[in-house]
Amino acid sequence: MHQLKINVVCFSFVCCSSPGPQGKPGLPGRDGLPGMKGPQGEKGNKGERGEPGPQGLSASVDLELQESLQVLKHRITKLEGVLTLEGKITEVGGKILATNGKEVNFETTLKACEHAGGSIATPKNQEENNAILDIVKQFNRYAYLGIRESDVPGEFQYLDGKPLTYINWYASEPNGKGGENCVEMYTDGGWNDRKCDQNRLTICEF
Ligand code: MAN
Ligand code: CA
Repeated sequence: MHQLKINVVCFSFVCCSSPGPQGKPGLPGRDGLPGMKGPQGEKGNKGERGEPGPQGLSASVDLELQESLQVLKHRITKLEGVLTLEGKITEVGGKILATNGKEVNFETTLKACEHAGGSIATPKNQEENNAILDIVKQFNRYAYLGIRESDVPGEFQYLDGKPLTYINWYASEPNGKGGENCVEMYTDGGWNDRKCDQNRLTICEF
């Protein structure tokens, strides 16, 4: 803080200032109020990776983590309950089956299921075949399955090339012998080898 110098003359208790000789310019005034906040600057560069944190407990003995897992499982179970109740999904064994109600060719079915984070429905036992059949019947539409003809005409395999471990061919099927490379499910659950360019109900498994 700067002190302002003033010439002062005092007459018995009465003080007044008198004009003195031209003084030097005063000292600079006080700073003004702070200005308004400026706009947000650009995002800085990513910092370097920090040191690794302290060693945690193994998941199997971390009680807090176990508690979080329990809460998550409970919520997922509830969500599955709602979706099942509303007929949006069917659970069979560990699988969840779902359809978007659309009819497209085999390639498009594969893409749609993959895009949704799943794969085309592939019945591996009678229970799964029946669960897929329920959807087929509900929509009254045939559906392609995750089964394709192998390099050997008349022999079929899963999309990963592994041999079939469960079959449910309709009477006299497969009969395409190299000319029908995909497999569709009929509305009675039986399978027919069929060309891959038909529009069939999209059913995915997750
Ligand atoms: C009939 C049967 C099937 C065959 C189709 C092709 O339904 O012979 O096996 O796949 O025709 O259109
Ligand atoms: Ca056929």
